[in-house]
Amino acid sequence: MIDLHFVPTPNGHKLSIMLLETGLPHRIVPYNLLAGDLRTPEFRAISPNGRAPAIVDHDPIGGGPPYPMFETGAILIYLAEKAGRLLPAEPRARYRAHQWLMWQMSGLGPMHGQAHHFIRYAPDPPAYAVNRYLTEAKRLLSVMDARLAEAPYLAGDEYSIADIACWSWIRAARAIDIDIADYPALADWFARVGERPAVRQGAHVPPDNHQLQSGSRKMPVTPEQWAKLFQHDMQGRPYTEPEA
Ligand SMILES: N[C@@H](CCC(=O)N[C@@H](CS)C(=O)NCC(=O)O)C(=O)O
Repeated sequence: MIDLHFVPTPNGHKLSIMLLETGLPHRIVPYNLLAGDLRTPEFRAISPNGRAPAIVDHDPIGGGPPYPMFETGAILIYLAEKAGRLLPAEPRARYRAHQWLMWQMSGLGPMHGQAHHFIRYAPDPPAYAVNRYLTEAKRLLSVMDARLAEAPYLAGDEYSIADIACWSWIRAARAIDIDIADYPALADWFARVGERPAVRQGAHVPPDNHQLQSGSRKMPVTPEQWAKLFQHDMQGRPYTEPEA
């Protein structure tokens, strides 16, 4: 049994989709980012970086006690190896899957994440920051579009964990006013992958449980929720939890 410590965000949905694709037995442990749920010592013991999602595998590869894991790229590789699925066997395709997975983890996710932050959360976003991250977000989509114009999936002919890692970030692009129709090969891939039963189901796990799932451009976050989420107030002053 695998516990998925879950938030309904693009990173969270990578793993809800992956677990459904592989059929590995799992249960969802939901967290509310806006309530500061990630700040507990129990969660830090699973995810030392304090970010979600994370997993605990109670029947880990290699046996032994329950195995906690953080970082979705590492978790996707682990789950693919455990299930023997979604990482191509052919070496060139396999290492292409690794390359596009690392590209998602170091480029697509962080850069789109910063674009979402400045466009949707920042109270008075500096034009410089918005332009920098939006320009980079769009450049990354052009790179992905060029790849998908030459192959049906990122690793080649086979759907893989690289596609799973990218799909939920592409789904979120509309919230920062990016129209993926501007990237035709990417838009075609997005629709094809989105039709997979595990993707349809996994992208809606669990039912809406807090406002971060809102599709609105500007996020309706209260000052208290803001402080709990970012650990500083809207003026950048450090936040400390009030005494109980
Ligand atoms: N590189 C990490 C990123 C995880 C991450 O940033 N998760 C966000 C939610 S999508 C989070 O935990 N945010 C809470 C916070 O920033 O405190 C991964 O892929 O696992």
